[in-house]
Amino acid sequence: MLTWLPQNVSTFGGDVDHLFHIIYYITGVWFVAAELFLFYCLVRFHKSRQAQPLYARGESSSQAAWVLVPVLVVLMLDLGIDKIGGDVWHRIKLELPPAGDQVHVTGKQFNWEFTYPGPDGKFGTADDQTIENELHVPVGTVVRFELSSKDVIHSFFVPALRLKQDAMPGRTIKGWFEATQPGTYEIACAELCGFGHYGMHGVLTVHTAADYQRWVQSTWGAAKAAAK
Ligand SMILES: [Cu+2]
Repeated sequence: MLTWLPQNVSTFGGDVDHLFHIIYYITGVWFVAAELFLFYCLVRFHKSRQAQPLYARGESSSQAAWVLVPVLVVLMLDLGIDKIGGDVWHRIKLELPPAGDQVHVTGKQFNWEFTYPGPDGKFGTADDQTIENELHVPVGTVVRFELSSKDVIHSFFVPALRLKQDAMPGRTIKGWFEATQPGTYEIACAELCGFGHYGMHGVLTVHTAADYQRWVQSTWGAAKAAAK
Protein backbone atom coordinates (compact mmCIF):
# COMPACT_ATOMS: atom_id res chain seq x y z
CA MET A 1 0.00 0.00 0.00
CA LEU A 2 1.02 3.62 -0.44
CA THR A 3 3.59 2.82 -3.09
CA TRP A 4 3.59 6.49 -4.13
CA LEU A 5 5.83 7.42 -1.21
CA PRO A 6 9.35 8.25 -2.42
CA GLN A 7 12.20 5.82 -1.84
CA ASN A 8 13.43 5.85 1.74
CA VAL A 9 17.20 5.86 2.31
CA SER A 10 17.27 7.23 5.85
CA THR A 11 17.72 5.39 9.14
CA PHE A 12 14.77 7.27 10.64
CA GLY A 13 12.68 7.24 7.46
CA GLY A 14 10.87 4.06 8.51
CA ASP A 15 9.63 5.76 11.69
CA VAL A 16 8.35 8.73 9.71
CA ASP A 17 6.59 6.48 7.20
CA HIS A 18 5.09 4.40 10.00
CA LEU A 19 3.62 7.53 11.58
CA PHE A 20 2.40 8.68 8.17
CA HIS A 21 0.62 5.34 7.64
CA ILE A 22 -1.03 5.45 11.06
CA ILE A 23 -2.41 8.96 10.45
CA TYR A 24 -3.34 8.11 6.88
CA TYR A 25 -5.38 5.03 7.80
CA ILE A 26 -7.04 6.56 10.87
CA THR A 27 -8.18 9.63 8.94
CA GLY A 28 -8.97 7.48 5.88
CA VAL A 29 -11.26 5.11 7.80
CA TRP A 30 -13.10 7.99 9.48
CA PHE A 31 -13.39 9.92 6.24
CA VAL A 32 -15.05 6.96 4.52
CA ALA A 33 -17.28 6.27 7.55
CA ALA A 34 -18.39 9.92 7.73
CA GLU A 35 -19.17 10.08 4.00
CA LEU A 36 -21.12 6.79 4.12
CA PHE A 37 -23.16 8.08 7.06
CA LEU A 38 -23.79 11.34 5.20
CA PHE A 39 -25.12 9.50 2.15
CA TYR A 40 -27.18 7.18 4.34
CA CYS A 41 -28.81 10.25 5.92
CA LEU A 42 -29.44 11.85 2.54
CA VAL A 43 -31.41 8.79 1.45
CA ARG A 44 -33.00 7.85 4.76
CA PHE A 45 -34.28 11.34 5.50
CA HIS A 46 -35.15 12.43 1.98
CA LYS A 47 -38.28 14.59 1.85
CA SER A 48 -40.08 11.91 -0.18
CA ARG A 49 -40.10 9.83 3.01
CA GLN A 50 -41.83 12.67 4.87
CA ALA A 51 -39.18 12.71 7.53
CA GLN A 52 -39.97 15.20 10.30
CA PRO A 53 -37.18 17.47 11.50
CA LEU A 54 -36.35 17.33 15.16
CA TYR A 55 -35.09 20.21 17.27
CA ALA A 56 -32.53 18.44 19.42
CA ARG A 57 -31.30 20.47 22.38
CA GLY A 58 -28.81 17.83 23.50
CA GLU A 59 -30.18 17.82 27.01
CA SER A 60 -30.94 14.15 27.34
CA SER A 61 -27.91 11.97 27.79
CA SER A 62 -28.80 9.87 24.74
CA GLN A 63 -28.70 13.04 22.61
CA ALA A 64 -25.54 14.36 24.22
CA ALA A 65 -23.89 11.00 23.56
CA TRP A 66 -24.01 11.77 19.83
CA VAL A 67 -21.53 14.56 20.52
CA LEU A 68 -19.60 13.23 23.49
CA VAL A 69 -18.82 9.75 22.17
CA PRO A 70 -17.27 10.97 18.87
CA VAL A 71 -15.35 13.64 20.82
CA LEU A 72 -13.97 10.95 23.10
CA VAL A 73 -13.03 8.71 20.17
CA VAL A 74 -11.29 11.57 18.33
CA LEU A 75 -9.50 12.59 21.52
CA MET A 76 -8.21 9.06 22.16
CA LEU A 77 -6.99 8.69 18.56
CA ASP A 78 -5.41 12.14 18.78
CA LEU A 79 -3.56 11.34 21.97
CA GLY A 80 -2.39 8.04 20.46
CA ILE A 81 -1.00 9.85 17.42
CA ASP A 82 0.59 12.47 19.71
CA LYS A 83 2.31 9.74 21.72
CA ILE A 84 3.71 7.90 18.70
CA GLY A 85 4.54 11.17 16.90
CA GLY A 86 6.20 12.61 20.01
CA ASP A 87 8.51 9.61 20.31
CA VAL A 88 9.51 9.84 16.64
CA TRP A 89 9.99 13.62 16.91
CA HIS A 90 12.17 13.17 19.96
CA ARG A 91 14.37 10.60 18.26
CA ILE A 92 14.82 12.62 15.06
CA LYS A 93 14.80 16.24 16.20
CA LEU A 94 15.83 16.33 19.84
CA GLU A 95 18.54 13.71 20.01
CA LEU A 96 21.76 14.36 18.11
CA PRO A 97 23.83 11.18 17.70
CA PRO A 98 27.64 11.56 17.57
CA ALA A 99 28.72 13.03 14.25
CA GLY A 100 30.67 11.01 11.71
CA ASP A 101 30.71 13.96 9.36
CA GLN A 102 29.65 17.59 9.45
CA VAL A 103 28.35 20.12 7.00
CA HIS A 104 26.90 23.60 7.15
CA VAL A 105 23.81 24.13 5.03
CA THR A 106 22.84 27.66 4.09
CA GLY A 107 19.75 28.63 2.18
CA LYS A 108 19.73 31.77 0.07
CA GLN A 109 17.66 33.11 -2.79
CA PHE A 110 17.86 30.76 -4.71
CA ASN A 111 20.50 28.18 -3.93
CA TRP A 112 21.67 25.81 -1.27
CA GLU A 113 25.23 26.32 -0.07
CA PHE A 114 27.03 23.36 1.46
CA THR A 115 30.16 24.21 3.42
CA TYR A 116 32.50 21.36 4.25
CA PRO A 117 35.11 21.68 7.02
CA GLY A 118 37.85 20.10 4.90
CA PRO A 119 40.59 17.72 6.01
CA ASP A 120 41.16 19.47 9.37
CA GLY A 121 37.54 18.79 10.32
CA LYS A 122 37.13 22.37 11.54
CA PHE A 123 34.91 25.12 10.22
CA GLY A 124 36.23 28.64 9.75
CA THR A 125 39.63 27.55 8.52
CA ALA A 126 41.36 28.06 5.17
CA ASP A 127 40.54 24.60 3.82
CA ASP A 128 36.77 25.00 4.12
CA GLN A 129 35.02 24.47 0.83
CA THR A 130 31.62 25.79 -0.12
CA ILE A 131 29.87 24.06 -2.98
CA GLU A 132 26.52 25.17 -4.32
CA ASN A 133 23.69 22.67 -4.59
CA GLU A 134 25.88 19.62 -4.08
CA LEU A 135 25.78 17.66 -0.86
CA HIS A 136 28.22 14.76 -0.68
CA VAL A 137 28.09 12.29 2.20
CA PRO A 138 29.37 8.77 2.85
CA VAL A 139 26.82 5.98 3.25
CA GLY A 140 26.13 4.62 6.73
CA THR A 141 27.55 7.67 8.50
CA VAL A 142 25.79 10.08 10.83
CA VAL A 143 26.00 13.49 9.18
CA ARG A 144 25.36 16.43 11.47
CA PHE A 145 24.33 19.67 9.83
CA GLU A 146 23.88 23.25 10.93
CA LEU A 147 21.21 24.96 8.95
CA SER A 148 20.84 28.69 8.43
CA SER A 149 19.58 31.22 5.92
CA LYS A 150 21.10 34.35 4.42
CA ASP A 151 17.87 36.10 3.58
CA VAL A 152 14.36 34.71 3.99
CA ILE A 153 12.83 31.52 5.39
CA HIS A 154 13.69 28.45 3.35
CA SER A 155 13.02 24.81 4.07
CA PHE A 156 15.69 22.16 3.60
CA PHE A 157 13.83 19.19 2.15
CA VAL A 158 15.31 15.83 1.19
CA PRO A 159 12.33 13.54 0.49
CA ALA A 160 14.40 10.33 0.30
CA LEU A 161 15.77 11.06 3.79
CA ARG A 162 12.35 11.99 5.16
CA LEU A 163 14.06 15.18 6.27
CA LYS A 164 12.43 18.60 6.21
CA GLN A 165 13.61 21.50 8.32
CA ASP A 166 12.98 25.23 8.04
CA ALA A 167 16.01 27.48 7.65
CA MET A 168 15.51 30.74 9.54
CA PRO A 169 17.52 33.91 9.02
CA GLY A 170 19.29 34.78 12.28
CA ARG A 171 19.13 31.26 13.64
CA THR A 172 21.32 28.16 13.39
CA ILE A 173 19.37 24.94 13.58
CA LYS A 174 21.16 21.67 14.21
CA GLY A 175 20.07 18.36 12.78
CA TRP A 176 21.33 15.05 11.51
CA PHE A 177 20.66 12.18 9.15
CA GLU A 178 22.20 8.89 8.16
CA ALA A 179 21.82 7.63 4.62
CA THR A 180 21.53 3.89 4.09
CA GLN A 181 21.98 3.54 0.35
CA PRO A 182 24.43 5.01 -2.17
CA GLY A 183 22.87 7.03 -4.97
CA THR A 184 21.75 10.51 -5.90
CA TYR A 185 18.68 12.09 -4.39
CA GLU A 186 16.78 15.32 -4.78
CA ILE A 187 17.16 18.29 -2.44
CA ALA A 188 14.41 20.87 -2.62
CA CYS A 189 13.28 24.03 -0.91
CA ALA A 190 9.87 23.44 0.65
CA GLU A 191 9.12 27.03 1.65
CA LEU A 192 7.93 29.56 -0.91
CA CYS A 193 10.88 31.92 -0.71
CA GLY A 194 10.53 34.19 -3.73
CA PHE A 195 10.48 34.32 -7.49
CA GLY A 196 13.13 31.63 -8.04
CA HIS A 197 11.80 29.23 -5.41
CA TYR A 198 10.83 26.64 -7.99
CA GLY A 199 14.45 26.35 -9.15
CA MET A 200 15.96 26.05 -5.69
CA HIS A 201 17.09 22.48 -5.71
CA GLY A 202 20.25 20.50 -5.30
CA VAL A 203 21.51 16.96 -5.37
CA LEU A 204 22.46 14.75 -2.46
CA THR A 205 25.09 12.21 -3.46
CA VAL A 206 25.46 9.31 -1.05
CA HIS A 207 28.85 7.70 -1.74
CA THR A 208 30.24 4.32 -0.82
CA ALA A 209 33.24 4.66 1.51
CA ALA A 210 35.73 4.27 -1.37
CA ASP A 211 33.82 6.67 -3.61
CA TYR A 212 33.67 9.20 -0.84
CA GLN A 213 37.45 9.07 -0.44
CA ARG A 214 37.80 9.67 -4.17
CA TRP A 215 35.49 12.66 -3.95
CA VAL A 216 37.44 14.07 -0.99
CA GLN A 217 40.68 13.63 -2.94
CA SER A 218 39.36 15.29 -6.06
CA THR A 219 38.02 18.18 -3.99
CA TRP A 220 40.91 18.80 -1.60
CA GLY A 221 43.82 17.09 -3.32
CA ALA A 222 45.58 13.84 -2.51
CA ALA A 223 47.96 15.19 0.15
CA LYS A 224 45.25 16.81 2.22
CA ALA A 225 42.87 13.88 1.85
CA ALA A 226 45.45 11.58 3.43
CA ALA A 227 45.44 13.78 6.51
CA LYS A 228 41.73 13.33 7.00
CU1 LIG B 1 14.00 28.66 -0.70
